[in-house]
Amino acid sequence: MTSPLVEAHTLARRSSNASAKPAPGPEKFDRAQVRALYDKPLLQLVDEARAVHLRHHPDNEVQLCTLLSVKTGGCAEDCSYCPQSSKYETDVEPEKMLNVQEVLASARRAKEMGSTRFCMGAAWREVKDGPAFDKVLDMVRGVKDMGLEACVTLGMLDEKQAKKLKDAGLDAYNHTIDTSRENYPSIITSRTFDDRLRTLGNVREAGITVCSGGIIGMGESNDDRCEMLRTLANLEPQPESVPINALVPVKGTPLAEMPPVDPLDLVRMIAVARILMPHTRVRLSAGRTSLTREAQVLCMLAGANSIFYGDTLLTTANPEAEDDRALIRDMGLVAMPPSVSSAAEAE
Ligand code: SAM
Ligand code: DTB
Ligand code: SF4
Repeated sequence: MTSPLVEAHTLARRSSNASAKPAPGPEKFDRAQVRALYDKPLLQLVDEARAVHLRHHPDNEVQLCTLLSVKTGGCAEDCSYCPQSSKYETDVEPEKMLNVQEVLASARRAKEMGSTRFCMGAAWREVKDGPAFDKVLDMVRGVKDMGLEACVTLGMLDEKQAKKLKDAGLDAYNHTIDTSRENYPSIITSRTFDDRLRTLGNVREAGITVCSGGIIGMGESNDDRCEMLRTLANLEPQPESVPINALVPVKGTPLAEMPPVDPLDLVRMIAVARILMPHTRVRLSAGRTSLTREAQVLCMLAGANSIFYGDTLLTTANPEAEDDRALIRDMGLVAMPPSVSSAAEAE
């Protein structure tokens, strides 16, 4: 059942070191390898992904992560998918930042609901030192004190800011690469693909785990999808979690009229991600409200082991928590416990 690619990967991991940058020297995976995987017959691909999954993860666990937008709208970037960009007329109105108590009340509700990771998002181009960032640091401390894993997504940051987040107890930083290097300028012009990689390097250097993935359904080619996954898989070390988002088309954004993603493409992306990144948590992320239960089961079979849980993502809808609980139960899955560090702090 093991493919040569899977074996090559295992060898590459054994000899890897823990630097923060894309692997120096020859890349772990080349274009043709990843594309060959993506083009496999779907059932064969899912079989291989499932085998990799079972080798590296418990077969019955799903991580439940809850998102909260702590600073909504009015963002200076021009990401064409995003309802929070100030460049587009969408129904999302800029709001002032939530206060720490409001955020911690949400985190408490998320924990009561069964979530183990709380992820706070801000519609910022980049982190700026000052009172707003200090508030985020307090939010991180408060979330950690509850025994939850803490994640933030705040845009670009430098090494010192990453260090401050690490000192506050942050577990993970979410920063997506969204698409391939080649396709990037057709989606975002106000920053570069290398800006994104630089922030991921700063996060890694500070000792925070990396959460980075991308979006499908933005008009990209199959090669763009493969290149996006290849960039993530060639990071050394690989990201600890990889969110795979299906575009949520939002009125007013340039991508509002994109046709819906074929759910089987999502399955394919997840399977390839699982094979290339055996240890990573692959998160079935935005776009689940457009998926049937059956499509979501296929995604889990292909190696997804994490979801966003709670009825809102940042500004758009996510399935109702009650429906997700029923789906998890019907799949015979259980919620993954929080990581050791946050469980220890809870005691
Ligand atoms: N401003 C920060 C940044 O961009 O890094 C953090 C918040 S931003 C909203 C987080 C991520 O949400 C984006 O990088 C993108 O991958 C995802 N996202 C935003 N709008 C989306 C949409 N309409 N559909 C799918 N994913 C989306
Ligand atoms: C990611 O890759 N997906 C999440 C998370 N990172 C922060 C966000 C999805 C947001 C979808 C659009 C919205 O709700 O505004
Ligand atoms: Fe701003 Fe992030 Fe939205 Fe881009 S994705 S416009 S950086 S909030």
